Amino acid sequence: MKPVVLVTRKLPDAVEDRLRQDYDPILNPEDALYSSEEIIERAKGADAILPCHTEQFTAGVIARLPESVRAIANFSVGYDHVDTEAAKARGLIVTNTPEVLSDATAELTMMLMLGAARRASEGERLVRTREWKDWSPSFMVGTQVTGKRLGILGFGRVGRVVAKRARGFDMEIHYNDLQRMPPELEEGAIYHETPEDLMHHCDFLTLHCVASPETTKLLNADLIALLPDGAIVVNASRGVVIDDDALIAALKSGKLTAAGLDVYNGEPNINPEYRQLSNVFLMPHIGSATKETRDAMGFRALDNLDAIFAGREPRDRVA
Ligand code: 8YV
Repeated sequence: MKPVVLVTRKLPDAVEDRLRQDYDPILNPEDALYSSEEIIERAKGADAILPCHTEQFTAGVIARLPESVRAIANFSVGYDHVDTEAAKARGLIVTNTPEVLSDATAELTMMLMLGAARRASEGERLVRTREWKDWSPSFMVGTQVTGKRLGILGFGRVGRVVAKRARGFDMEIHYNDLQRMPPELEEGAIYHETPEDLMHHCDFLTLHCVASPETTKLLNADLIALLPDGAIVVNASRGVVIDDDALIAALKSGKLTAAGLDVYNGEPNINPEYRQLSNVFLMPHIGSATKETRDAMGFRALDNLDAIFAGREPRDRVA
């Protein structure tokens, strides 16, 4: 008998085809967003769950999952939606999908930087609403990206690909992480021991740290105050790493020139003030949203499940 896998959202066709071949999947063709109660109910008889970051596996939910569930194979690199301690305590295996989405997320990060710096939201709105009437030397003047200093807070897989792409814009790369990377991973990037030290060197700041209690509201008013005046902040990691009130205040006061955001606290119900600010370039959490990457994320989650059900250690075990 094939293992039963509850798949919480509609996945790419190629991934669902492979699922049908090797497993007995409970699919969600309507792509409905199920509540925790519905997930618990639908998981009856399932051996594993293949969720997205849209489903919360708190300690309370994990405690109520049917006994049959042995694993949670996430379709995501981030796993802040899963209480890994509770999963471990229950003997649940948890996996994620690292590496395969680094390129797509780094591309989106470059887009956020360029979009924020070159006022993409304002420009697009002008064209679409026919408010674009004229050209003048002072029209829509933005910030040049080329040759500027880029600070990367969190120099993991995604942060390092961002550094590579930014080098194509002759940017000088600075970073902070819990520890200094070896030279082959630094590739000339300049290490700063604390986030505070890093701030002084950021014409642009991009956040690529893992969401955790330690990084919650990491970018707060105190850190923002250390950025050079006129800096630009971008975030394609998780919304919780930013204190929205502090960022919004800095965007309003002119301390920051602009921001580019793909992730938010409480998304999709974001702080409504962002919508009112013309100097923010807003995207709806699409960092990994390319065909290639979404297929690869699904296949990676299935590789993890294959290992688990073959009695092998899955490659991407996080709990
Ligand atoms: C996805 C992400 O949108 O993988 C992550 O952690 O944030 C995004 O790539 C999402 O997680 C899919 O579940």
